[in-house]
Amino acid sequence: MRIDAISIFPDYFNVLELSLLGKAKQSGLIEFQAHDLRSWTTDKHKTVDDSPYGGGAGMVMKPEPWGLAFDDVLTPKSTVIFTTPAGIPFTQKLAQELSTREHLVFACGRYEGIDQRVVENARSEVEVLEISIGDYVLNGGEVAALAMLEAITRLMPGFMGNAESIVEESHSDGLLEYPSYTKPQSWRGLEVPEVLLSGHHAEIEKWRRAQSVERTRQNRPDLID
Ligand code: 6GU
Repeated sequence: MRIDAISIFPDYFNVLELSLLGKAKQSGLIEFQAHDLRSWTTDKHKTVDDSPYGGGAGMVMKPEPWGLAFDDVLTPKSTVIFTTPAGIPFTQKLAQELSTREHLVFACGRYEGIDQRVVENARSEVEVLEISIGDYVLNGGEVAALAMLEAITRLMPGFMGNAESIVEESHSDGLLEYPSYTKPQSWRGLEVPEVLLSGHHAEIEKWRRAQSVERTRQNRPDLID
């Protein structure tokens, strides 16, 4: 998979050199490049924003640099993801779907957003999604893009060592994951649940399922229906 990110703070993506993602990059499974939006400005001051038509607070990102950036970065096989708190919710299902794409382009907005014609124009050329990572507001889309990138790339075939841990984890079956324990059996007066020491696999599965349901009911009642 090829991934590009366009941002006025491309250094945010330097963290991708660390961790498993860095290894996927080195192995050639993922080819990643961050780009500075300002390199597509044409004025002396490298201006990327202006005041909003219709008035209101804050600044809007100008369309021209985005247009030129997309002219250079997009191909007919690209999927563009605009990071915005006004987007559709990012979910495990969407991560799964996006993990099959050939080319993802994260367009990271700042300020009060990007001129909406940039989205319209990109949509006339390629697949375009406006995506939010949750019901809160970040200063810019870079951290959101990093979160999505991590959720998407770890689902790619050959990325993780253990395929089972992907099937069993939270959200893959619509429920939150059950609690986990390891050695020692007794720690600060707290014991590992007896059933997990029993060796009765059917009982363990039953217990874990019940824990998943109870956790989901407590923490995410909205997921149960
Ligand atoms: Cl994708 N961007 C920004 N700026 N804020 C957000 C978000 C994205 N998702 C939730 N809040």
